[in-house]
Amino acid sequence: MTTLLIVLVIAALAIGGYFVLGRKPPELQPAPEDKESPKKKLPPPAPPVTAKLGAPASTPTPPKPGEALKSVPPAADERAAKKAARARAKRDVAGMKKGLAATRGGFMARLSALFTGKKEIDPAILEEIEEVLLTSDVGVKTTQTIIERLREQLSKNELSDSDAVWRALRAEASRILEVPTHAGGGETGGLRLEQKPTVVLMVGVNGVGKTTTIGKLATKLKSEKKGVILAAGDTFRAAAVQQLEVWAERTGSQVVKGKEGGDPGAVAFDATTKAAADPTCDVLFIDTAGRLHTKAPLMDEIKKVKKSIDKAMPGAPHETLLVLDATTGQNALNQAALFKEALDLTGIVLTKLDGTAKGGIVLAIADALQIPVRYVGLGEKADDLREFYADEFVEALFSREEEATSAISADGAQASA
Ligand SMILES: Nc1nc2c(ncn2[C@@H]2O[C@H](COP(=O)(O)OP(=O)(O)OP(=O)(O)O)[C@@H](O)[C@H]2O)c(=O)[nH]1
Ligand SMILES: [Mg+2]
Repeated sequence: MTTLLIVLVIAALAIGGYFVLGRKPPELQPAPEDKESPKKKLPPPAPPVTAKLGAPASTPTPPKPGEALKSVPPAADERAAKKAARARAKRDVAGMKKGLAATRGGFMARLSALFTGKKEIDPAILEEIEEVLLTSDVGVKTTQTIIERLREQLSKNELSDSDAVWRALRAEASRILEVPTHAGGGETGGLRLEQKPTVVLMVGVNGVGKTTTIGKLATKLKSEKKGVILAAGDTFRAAAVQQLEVWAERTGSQVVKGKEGGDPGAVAFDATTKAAADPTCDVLFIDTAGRLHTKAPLMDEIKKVKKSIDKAMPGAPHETLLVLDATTGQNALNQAALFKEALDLTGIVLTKLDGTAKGGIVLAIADALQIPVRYVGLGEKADDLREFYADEFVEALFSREEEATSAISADGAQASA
């Protein structure tokens, strides 16, 4: 019995010793779920978005129940899309800048030189700006509007330094060039292809670039696999028909032509009827002979051409584009006024901007006529026609080299963010 008691005491001591010495206290034991803890799998918390933009980092307050999270980092694909859009925009501006090299080196360089080395703004600078605008084809009325608006801002002490004046000029250019494409608004650039087929009538004085512009547009549309028909509405010169045929051959488009010296209205009617009956046709371009805006019989003739098109397809033409040569300056403005009176113009194609150091005519046209510029021609090659977007154009015109560099680095920082 005594032996049994001794054995039991030893056993009790041994078990107690195990618990006291062999086992760690509960607070030192790893929690069984710790190894698989979801907390450990999460990466360290991302810094607040504002920190990347230079704002002081702060501890985000947790949202109250029912309150949406304030800053959700954009998804990777959204960031990639934004980066691609930025790259596209930059490429376009670079191309536009190249095409506008003459105007940037002339009109804009003269304007920029007025501010060089000036910190304080003297009201006399307005006269100097006025002179540059007037001699760069901006036109009297538009120049006056711009100068008046600058004077007003100056009197309110809103233009404290040369950078502020430059920004104000740039804002004025944007305001003037934002002419909506159609009632109810819409972007300015490109053709509106809302109808199938869309009928486009091209008008303008001699040699402005009507036929070449049709060729350039056909090239672009064909590359987008669109069906294109070209109508040779200039029946007066055999060479004009041949020129259109060359573009048709190059682009793989069909041509509709009439008899030499025949009625251009009849050609327009036939071409529209053919296009309307052809399910493969997306766009019909109707070329016309160059005509002097001051010759009433010629302007009557183009009105008849338009009526013939409408007879063949009610509502057509859907686009009536006036082609103007930028190198003719204020004369282009006079042409536009008379063509606008005769026809319901839907847009302007301003060609040969590569060939002028002035370039202010684009502001005069948009301001005085309230007709949107839809394309600009920056050279003779097929891809030298560019859709016109006011913001891109203004950026290409006004960006100074140092600004362009800083914009790129700022973008680059954002893009990698
Ligand atoms: N530099 C430059 N030349 C251009 C541009 N657009 C057209 N041209 C040139 O301008 C000239 C006249 O172009 P056309 O297309 O024949 O002009 P058009 O209005 O059809 O002429 P008509 O049919 O005679 O009234 C050609 O030599 C074209 O290459 C442009 O944007 N820049
Ligand atoms: Mg022609």
